[in-house]
Amino acid sequence: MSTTWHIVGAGSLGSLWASRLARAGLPVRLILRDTARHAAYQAAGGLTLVEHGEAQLYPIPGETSDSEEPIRRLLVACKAYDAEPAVAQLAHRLTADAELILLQNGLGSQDAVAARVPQTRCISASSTEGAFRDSDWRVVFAGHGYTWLGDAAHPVAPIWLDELSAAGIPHAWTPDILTRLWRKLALNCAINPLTVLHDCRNGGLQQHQCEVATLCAELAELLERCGQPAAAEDLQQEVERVIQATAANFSSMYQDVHHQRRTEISYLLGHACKVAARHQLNLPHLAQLEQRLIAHLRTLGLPSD
Ligand code: NAD
Ligand code: KPL
Repeated sequence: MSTTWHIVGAGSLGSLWASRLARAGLPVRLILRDTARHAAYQAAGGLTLVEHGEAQLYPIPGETSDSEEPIRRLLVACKAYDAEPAVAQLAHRLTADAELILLQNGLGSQDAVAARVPQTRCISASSTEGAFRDSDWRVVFAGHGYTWLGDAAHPVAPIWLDELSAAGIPHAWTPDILTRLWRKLALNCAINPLTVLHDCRNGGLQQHQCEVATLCAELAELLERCGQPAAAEDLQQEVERVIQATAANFSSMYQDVHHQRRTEISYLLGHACKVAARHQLNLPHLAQLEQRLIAHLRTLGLPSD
């Protein structure tokens, strides 16, 4: 009998994973925020995945954190700022051999989760897949991509990677997950805040090449200083490539701000600036970018953490 995939965070990425795992015949249970959300989910009859324009309903069972069933495998698909509180609510249900898979972008939330459940194996993921919700309990698979998984503490791959293959989730196990997470964080720091401050699509940054280049130089210095030289390699070239390849897109931070949602700033630019301060590294443009972004978010009445 397969281990159940408990999934906390039935948002864009969580629903994308849940529906593909369920479609492959694997046991999945969604953990909803509270009884009201659980009732709303029951009324919808399941999750709908829209792929290549086709919608398919998956009647995946739901529950709240109060359910008593033990959890052996937990996919944490909340935003970075919700990950640790969500895991804390479920800690009493984790079995001694439980494993957590953390889908959060950026850095900082993974350590917060690991500190909350120190006996539990925590596997981090970095994904280039793209999904968004066009209504409650309905997710659109918007961008095919790849997910890297790894555990900096234990390099041995878990057996359930086969289930990801069966579910058609493109993935690879890497011993260098921290390098992947830092590299993505650096890309996000060089692109996302500027798209918010210049109110533009990613391609609009082609008009701000100097600003992007200066940030890349500081980010590369930071990556070198914190023991991630591989993540610093050719950073500016990759940032320019991503800007070009995604020119027509709005960055995830731009979309969060546009929809008046809290951003993950503390786990992206905020994390970079915090680590720089810890290393007594003076990165004036990065620090100024953080201050400009915080001021902008406050002007809009959005949380700045
Ligand atoms: P989302 O906001 O769509 O979904 C998060 C869900 O978690 C929400 O439904 C929220 O209600 C739920 N949640 C929060 N706390 C909870 C709790 N205690 N119990 C139950 N549910 C709870 O977010 P998302 O876009 O799926 O992003 C999740 C993470 O994945 C983020 O860190 C994001 O940066 C990363 N990511 C997203 C994408 C994407 O395309 N959406 C791609 C790559 C990485
Ligand atoms: O990941 C991204 C995002 O928008 O969050 C890209 C496309 C790389 C821009 O930083």
